[in-house]
Amino acid sequence: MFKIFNASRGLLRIIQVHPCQALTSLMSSTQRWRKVVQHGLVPKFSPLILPARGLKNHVIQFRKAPVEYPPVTGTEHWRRKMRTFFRCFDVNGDCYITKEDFVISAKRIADYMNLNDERAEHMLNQRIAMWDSTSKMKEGASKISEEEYLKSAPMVFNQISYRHEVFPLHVSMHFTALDLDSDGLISRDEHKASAYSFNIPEEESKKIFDLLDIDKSGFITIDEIAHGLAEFFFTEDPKNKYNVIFGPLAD
Ligand SMILES: [Ca+2]
Ligand SMILES: [Ca+2]
Repeated sequence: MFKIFNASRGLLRIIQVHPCQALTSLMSSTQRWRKVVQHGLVPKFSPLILPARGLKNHVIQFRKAPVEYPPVTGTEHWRRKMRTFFRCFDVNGDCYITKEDFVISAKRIADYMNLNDERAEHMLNQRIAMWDSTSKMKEGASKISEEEYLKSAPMVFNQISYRHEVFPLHVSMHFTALDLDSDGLISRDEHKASAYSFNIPEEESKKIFDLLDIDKSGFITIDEIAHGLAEFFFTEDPKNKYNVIFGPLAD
């Protein structure tokens, strides 16, 4: 018999649990955890990655829930999108995504926006947290090659748990990284600065912004960006208009 101590209502209670029951419970939670870890699905947020002001308790309203999209099959067109995405984040162009890429992108954004030291450090911490999350794709990795990324991407994006639980967190992280003043909206300047930091040609930023700003309010909301990202990652139609939200498609 296992004894599980459970503190509740100020009382320490001892619950008698049959060993099999305890083991089953332990195994199922471990398996769930392992499943998540295997596919690199553990987003890591630093204390600085807080929801932007005005977004607290905001539940992302997807126009189409990620789980409603059919599984991606990994067509050549889809692989082009993933290569495009990968190359945005390979800021120094050495064909690997490393922590350095995120550090460089933070510095580029700080320079572009002329951020003070405090904001620059905040940006750096955010980008490092993005690297921590990205590097989970390959546990313990110090770098991820394009080939490795493309190989694991379909598996990751087709995981129900990824679509249901992790993708919204990635949307939130992506949004927070772009919303530089944390007012809960992405302005044109913020988008331009982020595009610059990820090597997306500046002239493309306007087109991408107009595409993502669905209601033409002049700002991108988290729901709007969530839709754009879901369309980008979970569709394989070469004519989908959201194909270019990370710039012109790579070869
Ligand atoms: Ca790189
Ligand atoms: Ca903003």
